[in-house]
Amino acid sequence: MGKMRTQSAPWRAAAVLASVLLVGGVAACGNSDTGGGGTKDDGKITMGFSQVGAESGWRTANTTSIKESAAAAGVELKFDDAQQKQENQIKAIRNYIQQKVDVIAFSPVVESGWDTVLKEAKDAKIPVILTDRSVDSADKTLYKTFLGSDFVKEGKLAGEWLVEQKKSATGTVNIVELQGNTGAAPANDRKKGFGEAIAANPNLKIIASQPGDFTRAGGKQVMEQFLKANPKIDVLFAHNDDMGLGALEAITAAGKVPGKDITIITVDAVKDGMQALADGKFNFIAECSPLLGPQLMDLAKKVHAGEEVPPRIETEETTFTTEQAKEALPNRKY
Ligand code: GYE
Repeated sequence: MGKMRTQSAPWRAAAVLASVLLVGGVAACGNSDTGGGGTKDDGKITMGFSQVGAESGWRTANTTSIKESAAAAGVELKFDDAQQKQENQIKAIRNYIQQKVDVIAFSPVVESGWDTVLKEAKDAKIPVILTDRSVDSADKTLYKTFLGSDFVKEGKLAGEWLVEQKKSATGTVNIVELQGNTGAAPANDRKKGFGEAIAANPNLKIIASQPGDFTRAGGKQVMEQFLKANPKIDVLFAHNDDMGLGALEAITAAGKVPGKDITIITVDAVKDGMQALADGKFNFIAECSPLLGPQLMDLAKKVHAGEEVPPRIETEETTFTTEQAKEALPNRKY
């Protein structure tokens, strides 16, 4: 950090000089918005942000964090909600390129298929920051950095807790899994981490695994199918709180007691999830923080100033049991 700050001094000086020249130039030739980075006379930087959607409590908290932090950091934010569709995100990014924003940031709904549009941004010399979710592009020069959680670790922590809980189980433990939207990094990675962790005990078996798209409605609907098809379900692993909350309705409607008849593990730790955990309806949550806004704005300013930033910045996270949720809930921000 300290090192990066010292290195930044000449860049700042250069930026100040450049903006002085720009102001002079604009004054001389009238009011022309020449773009080329889009920095205006007031020195404000413009960020084009393409959000996944509004599918979950996590996402809502993430959007609020980004909007509030942009305002606090003096970043002019152009925001687009892609409604969980990659084509909408690509369209939004192309618009931002045309508008010559200073920085593009986005949370890719799926991992694959971004190379072309990222190359377009690179050719237009607009730096891109990935936030929350990553892409699987082989060319790492297509973006400056990726800020977000380690989803494999979250799945692993969830699985390790289950292994410990079931260490003295003699028979098979039947697990059902509600995945996030198909192809999304957190769906792929949480599945992977959880699977690897539970491999430690061959009694732990995933008997069904389907996408519930990270939504309550999806979680409810898929859990209904799971319950119909499988008379004995011991554990539910849901890739986020919202799908777990939707599943609660299906479980109760099927005459089972969530948290007792079926052990429920989720990821995120948003308020409603934490409440369900405190109430004993959920049994364990691996936290995933949506409060990425302040770090994102900081990174945007740095990449805009031409400073070096680390290629990967990981969010700090913890896990919660029922007791820990009861303690943490009163101070929970989201
Ligand atoms: O866990 C889920 C949301 O990408 C980490 O997306 C995010 C996930 C989060 O819909 O609730």
